[in-house]
Amino acid sequence: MIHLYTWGTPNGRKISIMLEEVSLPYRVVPVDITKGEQFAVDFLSINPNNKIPVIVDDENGQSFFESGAILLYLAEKSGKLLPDDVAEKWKVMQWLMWQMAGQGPMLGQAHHFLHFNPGKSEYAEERYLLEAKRLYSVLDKQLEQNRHVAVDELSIADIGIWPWVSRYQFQKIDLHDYPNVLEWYLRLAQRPAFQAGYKVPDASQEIVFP
Ligand SMILES: N[C@@H](CCC(=O)N[C@@H](CS)C(=O)NCC(=O)O)C(=O)O
Repeated sequence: MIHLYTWGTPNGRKISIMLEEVSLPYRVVPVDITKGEQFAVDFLSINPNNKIPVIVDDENGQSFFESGAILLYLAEKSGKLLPDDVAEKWKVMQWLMWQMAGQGPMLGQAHHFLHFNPGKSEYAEERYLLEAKRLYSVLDKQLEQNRHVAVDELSIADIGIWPWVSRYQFQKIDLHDYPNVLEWYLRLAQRPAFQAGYKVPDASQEIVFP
């Protein structure tokens, strides 16, 4: 059994979607980050970086934080969503790193300045909106010739990227400006695993559609 410590955010949903896709049994432990539960002593013992998501795997008693590392761990554990072929595998790694080092952190800043704190900094709003648009353009171009982001089949790169796209409203992004991203977003949203994973830990949450 995997214990998933999470909240209804893009980084949290990466892992619930992954667990659903690979059909590994898991138990959800909600960590309400709006109430500061990520700073509780018990939680800090499994993630000193005080952020969700975290998993604890009963099979070996180990805990892991950082969503990219967790996706890789679950891909190896299940033997799914990370190709065996070396060239293909490294394409997935490349886009997973793009997500972890660029798309996630930059769109997170866009949420902060454009959605949660509008009017605080004109400079930051402009900077992160421009960067968000640049990232969407990169993704749109990649999806022009490819059905999935990194390789032909669905991979952990798609699972890392999709939940951040699902917050396009917070980023003031019109998905119609990125038709290949829109098509990919809508197609993946039809997958039962994406629908189930999106609703973790709050079953009342619905995927948003443009
Ligand atoms: N790089 C980390 C980022 C995790 C992260 O930023 N988690 C947010 C929610 S999406 C969080 O727990 N925030 C609480 C806080 O910053 O105190 C990952 O990918 O796991």
